[in-house]
Amino acid sequence: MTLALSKGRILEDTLPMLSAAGLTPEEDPLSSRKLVFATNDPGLRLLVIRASDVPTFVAYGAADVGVAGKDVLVEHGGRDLYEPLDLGIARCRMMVAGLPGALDGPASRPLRVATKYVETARAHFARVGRQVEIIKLYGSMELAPIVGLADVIVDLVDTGNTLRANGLEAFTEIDTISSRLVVNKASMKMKHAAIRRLLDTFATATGGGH
Ligand code: PRT
Ligand code: MG
Repeated sequence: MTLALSKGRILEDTLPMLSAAGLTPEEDPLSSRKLVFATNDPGLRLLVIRASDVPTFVAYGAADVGVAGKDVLVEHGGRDLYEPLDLGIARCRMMVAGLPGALDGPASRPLRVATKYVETARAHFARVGRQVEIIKLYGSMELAPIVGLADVIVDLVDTGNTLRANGLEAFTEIDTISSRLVVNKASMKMKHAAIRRLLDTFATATGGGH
């Protein structure tokens, strides 16, 4: 059984859930540079990869199970994945933000939206019937309104400190985000018992206890 996690908050919140069930990696993935970790359970290993790559590894069966944010799953499209459990970790909100008043936008052209979350942004502005031009970025979205690259951004907000530090305000909440367990569809059939056990481990740690 291979479990895909990502460095950062998902790993930090997931490792305690595993260790509560007596599952520990051979060395600490938070400090090690290794990408694959054996655990004290010979039937379980961990992969540590980029957050946005987790759905891809699981969809192709390179990992049987993974933990990914709903933001990442929406962008991936969720094809070929089961999503049996909301772990309730790494919570935040997907928001539209910008300099004060920026959501009104210029009348002369569509609103310019800078984001890493192109599908999420496209779906949101289609839903509210607003014509937009989407500019794909890979990070530091907060900079875009400041330097005039875009009118607004679509990004994750947790404490709001990053927006505040850059003089931006949040306008609209698009979605609430948390991390989900995802399972490869073939693995769910072929390795049902082992996946069931891992699901129960997480459900217990989450307080779902099912
Ligand atoms: O590895 P890579 O950089 O590609 O991925 P990543 O940056 O998405 O990874 P990581 O570990 O930072 O985030 C993993 C997952 O955590 C995300 O997919 C979300 O589901 C979830 N998460 C929860 C967050 C946040 N909270 C969050 N605040 N991901 C990112 N942020 C960023 C946000 O983009 C913004 O830059 O933190 C900043 C805002 O935080 P506040 O507290 O200042 O509002
Ligand atoms: Mg990051």
